Amino acid sequence: MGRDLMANDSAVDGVIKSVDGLKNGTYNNGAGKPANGHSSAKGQAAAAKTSAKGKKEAPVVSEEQRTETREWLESLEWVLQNAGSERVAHLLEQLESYAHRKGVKIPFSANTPYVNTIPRDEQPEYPGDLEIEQRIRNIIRWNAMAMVVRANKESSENGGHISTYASAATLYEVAFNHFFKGADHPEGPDQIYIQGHASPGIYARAFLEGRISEDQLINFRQELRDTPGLSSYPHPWLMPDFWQFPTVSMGLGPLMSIYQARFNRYLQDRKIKDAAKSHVWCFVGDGETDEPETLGAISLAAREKLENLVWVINCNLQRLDGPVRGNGKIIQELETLFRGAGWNVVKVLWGGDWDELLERDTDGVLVDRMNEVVDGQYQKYTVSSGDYVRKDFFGTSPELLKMVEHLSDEEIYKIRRGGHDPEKVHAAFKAAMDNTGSPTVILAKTIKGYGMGEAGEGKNISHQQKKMNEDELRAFRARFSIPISDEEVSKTPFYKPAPDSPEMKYLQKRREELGGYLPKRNPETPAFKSPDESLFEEFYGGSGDRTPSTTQAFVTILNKLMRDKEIGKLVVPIVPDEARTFGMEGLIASFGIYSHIGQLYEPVDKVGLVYYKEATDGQILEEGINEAGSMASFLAAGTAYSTHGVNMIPFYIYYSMFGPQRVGDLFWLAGDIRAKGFLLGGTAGRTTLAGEGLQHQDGHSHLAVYPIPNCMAYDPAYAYELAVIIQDGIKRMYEDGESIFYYLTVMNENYAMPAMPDTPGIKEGILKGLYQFKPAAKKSAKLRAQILGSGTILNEAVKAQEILAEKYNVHADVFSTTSYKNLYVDALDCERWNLLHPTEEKRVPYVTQCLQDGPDVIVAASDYVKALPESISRWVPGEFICLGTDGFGRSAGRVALRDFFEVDARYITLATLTGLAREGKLEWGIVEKAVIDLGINPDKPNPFTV
Ligand SMILES: Cc1ncc(C[n+]2csc(CCOP(=O)(O)OP(=O)(O)O)c2C)c(N)n1
Ligand SMILES: [Mg+2]
Repeated sequence: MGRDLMANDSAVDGVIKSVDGLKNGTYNNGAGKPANGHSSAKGQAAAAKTSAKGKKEAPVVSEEQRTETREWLESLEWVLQNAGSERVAHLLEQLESYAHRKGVKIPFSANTPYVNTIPRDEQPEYPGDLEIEQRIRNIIRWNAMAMVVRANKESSENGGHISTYASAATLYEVAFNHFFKGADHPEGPDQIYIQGHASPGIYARAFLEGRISEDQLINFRQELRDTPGLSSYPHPWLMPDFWQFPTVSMGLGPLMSIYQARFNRYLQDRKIKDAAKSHVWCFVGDGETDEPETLGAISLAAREKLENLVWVINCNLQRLDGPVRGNGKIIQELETLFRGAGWNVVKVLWGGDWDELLERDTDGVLVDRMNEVVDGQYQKYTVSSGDYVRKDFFGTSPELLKMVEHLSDEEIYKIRRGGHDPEKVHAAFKAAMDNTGSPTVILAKTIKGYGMGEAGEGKNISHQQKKMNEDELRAFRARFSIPISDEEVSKTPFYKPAPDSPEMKYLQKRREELGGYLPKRNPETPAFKSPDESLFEEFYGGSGDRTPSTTQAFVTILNKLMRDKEIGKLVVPIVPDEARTFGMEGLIASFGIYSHIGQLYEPVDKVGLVYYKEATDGQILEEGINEAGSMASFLAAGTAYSTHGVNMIPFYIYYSMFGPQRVGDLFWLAGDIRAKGFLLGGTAGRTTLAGEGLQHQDGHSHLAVYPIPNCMAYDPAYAYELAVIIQDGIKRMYEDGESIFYYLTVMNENYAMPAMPDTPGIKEGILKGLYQFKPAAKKSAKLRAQILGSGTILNEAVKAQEILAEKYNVHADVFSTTSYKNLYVDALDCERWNLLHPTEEKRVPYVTQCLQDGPDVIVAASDYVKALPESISRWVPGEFICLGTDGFGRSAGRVALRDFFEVDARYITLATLTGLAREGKLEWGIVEKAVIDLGINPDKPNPFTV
């Protein structure tokens, strides 16, 4: 109480003074004494007035009004003194509400003044040895810089970044020494999302810890040497024991961190893993906040009250090209957004050197000045001398100049920003740990390229500066007191104190006490036993009279998996507001949608059996219309085997058009992060999804996942194919521990699901991507062909087989191509081997093996672009004609669409006859007549161009 009172006391004092200021015709913004977290409401409103109107538009105030203001303030002061700040807050709320009701327009601002949220007198004592930590930090700074400079001395091709870590070193080091919990911590490990461009600093620390060798540092960004190097950025694919989370595609780290924190809660609430004490830390660039992905989910974090989530936004005011908000203030802008969303916002703007100045700022002139200077100008101060800062910043008023008259220019130049002051940073981190009921964001003001001096401190070129000349190296060495001799300095040697030095002992002890080194990734998949074959057998028998879609088949498989005694609880169904589209209402009622707070209302459909159920132990993640967020949930669940040691099995089903085409970078990241699980593109296919038209009809997602090496992509036609693929997928990912994930398309077209043919090796064929589904009735016929169909278009292939036999005496074998990608990857692999082993027996691609003994006219059709079958054309032995759905979709029925895109049975028939004619086995006249007989308009426009 005492402290609050004092703080408020001064604040009101400031306001009274600013009222006094009105006499001079100036409108003081009355931000009050700055070091006061509690006076924010007053400060905000007043500050907004200043920024919204500017000083020149000061209202004219009469003597009477001034007296009135003073009386109000004195009354408030009386209440404050006699009843305390809570009472004041209540009265102000009441006044505001009353004014609203009476139609008074009150300007809104979510901003507090441009000062630290935590005042000096609330700053906790620093728990460590500041001096030794500074020495450690300096060494890490040096080594981080040295690894980039050395890599670029060798070749400027190598690249790398110095300035990001230089600005963030204190933020990371305070956390490494006092907050980040490692794997052996009794409260469980934290998950740390590190800014990708700060990786040199993280490697430099790991070097001191003894986890990374000098050779590795030398080979930073040279991963292909005999002695392996270090990956440019955090990539679990490349350093599976080290990096946990890829972050360098900016925006994805922040997004993932929110869903990671929520997933930790999910595991906790479902009693799968005690993850309540783990914190998720995400380090974000201020420029990175321009990415929609960065800020897009912040309201979810607040809504879910993720107090286990901490963001540290490194506000060095710069991005790659220049200032983030030259003409404004990124920190104030972010404060508004985060406070508006419901986060706990902690601003760390000014280092301890400012405290004394701020305390002398009884009439708020300094805070006014801090409020009014824009970021571009703050950046200018970074690169300017103390003399310039004195004139430009403090020179706007005699009071300000007086405030710093006892400081030399050098001292003024050295006044630190908050993000470089470990005590301020520690106070903010501790406040985040102590905060309950909301996530915390720390807005830390720093200098980009801190310590780089002339080479790039605060310059617009800082981000890309990778070189330092000898003078600059000397200056860096001197600034951070690195014990390297004059002779050595130009060689930029790495510096590592002896293992028994106080620095090394301190560093090791801190990590030991906090549960071990970080970042550290566990590459192991916990032991797992795949579900029994019997779970999938029902799907091998065919659907009889029923005509389910593959989507329905999938939902049935999912249901069975979820009910399995062993693995049921590990299954994580994820939907972005499409559960009804896919017929998953039953699952919602049975398993519930996960909600940390359960269900606080009576669902409107509760009268029936199938209702919208939310529950604390709900199993389904219903993400709303949010494919990027759903992917982030998929990633959190799909990496739980490593992050939490539990084999969670995510099945994320969504509209297939909104998969890799929309959130492709997260698909790519799923590969890098070694996520496991199943992505299901529902309502798939360009002609299968009738009615929905151009923006919904997906004919290209399969092509979009081609480049992801560990993404297994399948376009199954029948329930048994789906069952075989899912069964094998679970085994490969969780029992065999392969770092792969699955993309499967499922459709909403209803047709009878045939029984799995009893051809030997059929399961292997399904998995490899191609098998003979329906051989020709007359194998000995003169006119023969092979037809490849995928997804629902396999049914058209079967129809074409019948037309060809009945009308043209052509007997075709029909194959199901479940995965063009698999065929392509296998063929490339064979070809590569053959290239490298010219004299050895040639390897024959699987697709060639399947087709080479059959007829040499081969037609392929799918609901996807022609590029898929074309991708294997080189290895198809014979005359190969590909049909596909290239072009923009249309709203129409399936029959019309398949005519439009030329993929129905008639076109497959025509293509087969054409192949035979090309081979000289059929007269061209017959083909010409077939065009007419089949009812095909030869002059219809090309669907690709209309
Ligand atoms: C999605 C994406 N777009 C662009 C980039 C290229 N890029 C890398 S760092 C950077 C600037 C980073 O600025 P900021 O977020 O402020 O981080 P700082 O280095 O200043 O801490 C840019 C544009 C990227 N990595 N990812
Ligand atoms: Mg920045």
